[in-house]
Amino acid sequence: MKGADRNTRASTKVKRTVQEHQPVAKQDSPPSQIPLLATVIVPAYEEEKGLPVVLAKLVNTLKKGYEILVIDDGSDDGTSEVARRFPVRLVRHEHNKGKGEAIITGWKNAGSDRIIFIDADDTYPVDIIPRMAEALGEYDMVIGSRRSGQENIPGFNRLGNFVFRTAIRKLYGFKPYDPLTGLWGIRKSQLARCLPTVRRAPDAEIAMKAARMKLKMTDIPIVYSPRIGQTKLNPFKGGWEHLKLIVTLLFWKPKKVSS
Ligand SMILES: Nc1nc2c(ncn2[C@@H]2O[C@H](COP(=O)(O)OP(=O)(O)OP(=O)(O)O)[C@@H](O)[C@H]2O)c(=O)[nH]1
Ligand SMILES: [Mg+2]
Repeated sequence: MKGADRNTRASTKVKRTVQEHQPVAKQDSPPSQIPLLATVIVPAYEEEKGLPVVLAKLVNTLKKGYEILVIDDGSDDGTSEVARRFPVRLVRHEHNKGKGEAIITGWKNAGSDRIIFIDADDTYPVDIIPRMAEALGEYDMVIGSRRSGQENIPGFNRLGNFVFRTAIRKLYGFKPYDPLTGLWGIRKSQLARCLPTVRRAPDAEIAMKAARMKLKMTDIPIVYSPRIGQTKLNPFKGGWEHLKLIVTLLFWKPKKVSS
């Protein structure tokens, strides 16, 4: 099945999500006259503190031509209320489904073939997003690698990141530095071939599958900042999920692209 056909079919099957359409970005002319440069997807679970900071930065940095999509993953706090205050599109899961499902919902709803994911806790810089969008003209995938700011990652997680990053780069031939980053971009048609299946390690799962698919990738170094708001990450469950994926995906084969 062709990627585009599959996307169209998938987008008609969006279940148990609530969509709220709002103006996409501050615009002087109707959206139809502005070519869409990229869709920026912000998966958010109980991020009422970090999300307004991230959205303010996104709206101020990405003036025209960007679609900003917030996926509220069944939060019980004010995450959706925060998103409604900004000129973004909001899609809500009725219940918490995990970041993997939030990525899939974002992929189904993205209007552009160039999509960029960024976490909602203000740990990642937004100013490189235009560079990432441009890079997706030439590359299938672009990785925002955490080269600095490692001190803002808790010690135990930093150790886990080192072990899993090294394993993924060595075993999968993943060329960019950071397969575990929460700031990365991919072509929508390629993401269709490597969608995540897990709750806790979807970014790494996609990175490993993308390496197996031999996608053309580029790497942009970024500085990682301290998290705003409470962490929900369980490092033991997360670590276990990464470990299982690193072993099992060695046997994963990408689907052939039909011509
Ligand atoms: N943890 C978690 N995050 C989710 C979920 N659904 C969406 N997300 C979002 O996915 C992004 C990554 O989650 P984080 O909790 O920041 O995970 P992390 O960056 O690995 O760890 P910390 O920042 O140290 O907590 C954030 O923007 C979350 O709001 C979910 O069910 N659980
Ligand atoms: Mg985070």
